[in-house]
Amino acid sequence: MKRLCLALCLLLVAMPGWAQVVSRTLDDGWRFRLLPGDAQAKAHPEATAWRKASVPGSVHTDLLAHGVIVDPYVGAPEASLQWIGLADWEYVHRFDVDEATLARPNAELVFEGVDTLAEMSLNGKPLLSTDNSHRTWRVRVDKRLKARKNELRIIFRSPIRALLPQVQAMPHKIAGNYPSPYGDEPKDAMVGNFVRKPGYHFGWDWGPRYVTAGLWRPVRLETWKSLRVTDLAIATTSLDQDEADLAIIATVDSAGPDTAAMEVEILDPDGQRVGLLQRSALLVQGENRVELTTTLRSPRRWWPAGYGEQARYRFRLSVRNARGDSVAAERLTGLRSVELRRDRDADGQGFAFVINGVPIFAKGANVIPFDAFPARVQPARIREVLQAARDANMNMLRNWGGGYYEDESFYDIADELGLLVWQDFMFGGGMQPAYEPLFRANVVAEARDNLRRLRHHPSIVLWCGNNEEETAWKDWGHRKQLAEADPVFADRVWQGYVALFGRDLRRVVHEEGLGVPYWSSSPSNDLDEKANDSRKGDKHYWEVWGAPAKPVQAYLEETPRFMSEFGLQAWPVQRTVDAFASRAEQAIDAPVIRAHQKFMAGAGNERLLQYIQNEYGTPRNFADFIYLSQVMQAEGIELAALHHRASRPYTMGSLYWQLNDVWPGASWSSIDHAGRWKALHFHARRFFAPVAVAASRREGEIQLDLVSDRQQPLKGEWRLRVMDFNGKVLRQRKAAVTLPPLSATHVRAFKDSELLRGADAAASVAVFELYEGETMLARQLVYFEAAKALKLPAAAIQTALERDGDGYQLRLQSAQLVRDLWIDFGEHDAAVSDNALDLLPGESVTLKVTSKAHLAALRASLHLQSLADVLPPPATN
Ligand code: BMA
Repeated sequence: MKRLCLALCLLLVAMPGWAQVVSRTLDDGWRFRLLPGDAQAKAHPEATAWRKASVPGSVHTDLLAHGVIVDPYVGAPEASLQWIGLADWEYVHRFDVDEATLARPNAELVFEGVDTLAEMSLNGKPLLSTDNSHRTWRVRVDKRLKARKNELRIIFRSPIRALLPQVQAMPHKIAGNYPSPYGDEPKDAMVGNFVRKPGYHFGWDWGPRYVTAGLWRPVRLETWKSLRVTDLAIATTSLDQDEADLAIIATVDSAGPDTAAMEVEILDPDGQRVGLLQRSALLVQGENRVELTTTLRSPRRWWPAGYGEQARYRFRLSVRNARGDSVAAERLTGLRSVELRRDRDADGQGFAFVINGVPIFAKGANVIPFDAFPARVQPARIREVLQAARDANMNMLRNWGGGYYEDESFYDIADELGLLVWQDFMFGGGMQPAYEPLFRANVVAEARDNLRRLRHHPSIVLWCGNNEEETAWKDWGHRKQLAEADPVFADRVWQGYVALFGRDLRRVVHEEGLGVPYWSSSPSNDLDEKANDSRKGDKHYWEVWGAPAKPVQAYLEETPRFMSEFGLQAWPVQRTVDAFASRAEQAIDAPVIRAHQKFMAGAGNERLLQYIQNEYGTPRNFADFIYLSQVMQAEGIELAALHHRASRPYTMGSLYWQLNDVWPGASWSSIDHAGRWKALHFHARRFFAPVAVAASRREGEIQLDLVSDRQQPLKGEWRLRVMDFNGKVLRQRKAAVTLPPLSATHVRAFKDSELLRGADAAASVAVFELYEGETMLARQLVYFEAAKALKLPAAAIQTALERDGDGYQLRLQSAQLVRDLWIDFGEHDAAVSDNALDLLPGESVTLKVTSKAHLAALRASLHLQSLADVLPPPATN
């Protein structure tokens, strides 16, 4: 579980023969136990013995590693593990320090992530108390270290036990999030929003409740002589294709008055030196801000995916003082301008990201934490998911506020892949005691830490105050309830909100964010009267799936300025479900399945069933339920996302809820916790493709829109075939079309009657395609009836699976239409280059299959499922 300290935002480079800041991680040799005397000791004596601990880590994963607890993700053990969050834990680390380190006059312990209420001592003396999991904690330890057997001791207090008395004593409570179903915390006095700890640890509607504790990011000992660099900021003061004006701002910490020779080397994206800046500076004791400016000609700018290269420049700083000490630091950053364009018009006010002067239609999804225990998330996992986002033609991800600020590697990968990041501050919902100045000061310190840690990532294009707090207050009855109970307190709560999200965080982003815009809440119009307004600002639309659970067709009636959340649930793929529930435990209402369905406290499967039945009918068994949930999710989200794209430029973004999973369970994600793609992710790659056909049917009419994210005009031809399920073409049309750059073009509407002319609506399909020359760029199928009413022919697919290079090739063909084909290989893991697809009659499709399994095994396990297999044929009369 080691993370290289190289992964830190500020890379302090060792230069031979130079004195420098020496950084050493303290991650080996930790031990932990239940704090002696803890109330849980009686019931859990097995936890009282000293055991080895992992740092970074968490108490749950430490207990799991020793077999003290069962796997929190397998079966339904959640209720039986709640005691861990009610206990206090003790962690101890003994370490030696070499002579050279001891000889350096300055020493600091750096804790990059402490979860959360911790009391620390060093060699028996109090060191530090912490109360914010999102901050980096630094504490001086000069002259407090010895050569042998230093002891760092940390007691983690249960946040529930520590805070409950004061929350319970409040005459009127403020809104929290998801109450505990386990009785470990009363429903009317939740502590989660009173402590700066990831909100989802207390349970969410897609994840378990594991109120963990521990050192979740590395601990380091830093020592230095007379000089260190504590920050290096690269500010772009102006930028266009000809020139980049840059200010390089170093923060230098000097042990005393001094002079310093400073040098900055600038390397272009190919590693060629394109600048060398030098200056001398007079240093005072303590922190010094030293600025160097320069202009780069013809800069290579950083662009989001699909718009240009992801160019990054390297800035290398070295500082040498008159005493002969020297330090170095470096930054890798991209040069790009960001504007959040808020044009007013007759309807309201737009919301569009403009990067390097180009308005970008944002295509993507919301990201939630990758695990209940963040320390075990490895960069490879993040890369896999972000690469999948890029592969699905996404260009923006929203990092949602109920988790934690991601590791450096997340943003590095986003920079590299050209994924824009909308970054929430970590507030997931409800309200918090922002009326307390100390609480706000704590958040401001957290914001400053994270802005400095992350601000040089060109991918980050928005800092957003919180998730859904303003709309919850204004629209979900939070304000009303509190104002009825105690109007003075209600006003205090709201004034606290405005102080924190309207002023404090806006100011910090302005001071530290290097020009990236701030937005006070998602959804909002930045503290306008109305928070979730389709005509202004960003929008979360949950009338489909949430209340009042309208059918998916309602997506076509909702046209916001920027859709930052909308979603439909689906179960993970079968292999992922098999890893936490045996087949015997898999039924819609079975306990283990309910335990992995968090929406409406386990009753979410009823909602899911309702959506499946609306369109597809009743699944015969759990395997069909999985399959149909994915089909429903994919087709519903596709309908909405294409509608958003077709509504450009009124609408300028479509981010569905949600990309990834925190654990294996039912959720709105398109990639499950094992990294497997659900049907939605395959669909996303098509509906987010740079050029798309958006054809949608309502009230007996199909609207045809063509969408292009290209920066040049596209001369093409749209083609329409209406055919029966045997491939007989009943009608066809085509016409030349020129799509302007960055546009949506409404072509025309087709009445069902015009297309069908008496043909059977339940046995016909309209195939819309866009061609450029003889290349098909996009296709969209539209049916004239709900899926459950279609007379789908029983699937008879010819398959041929052969070796192909170091993988396999799968050829598929069917004489008749196959809808929603899902390909899998049973117990064998195999990645298929496309899936969740329709086969047109007679058309042959060749896919790449990548797997470690042998050909014979894959052939034997190849399993094809399509809608016709799971839907009973409609009753004939
Ligand atoms: C939105 C999000 C999350 C939640 C999701 C699904 O409101 O902001 O809080 O998980 O809906 O219900």
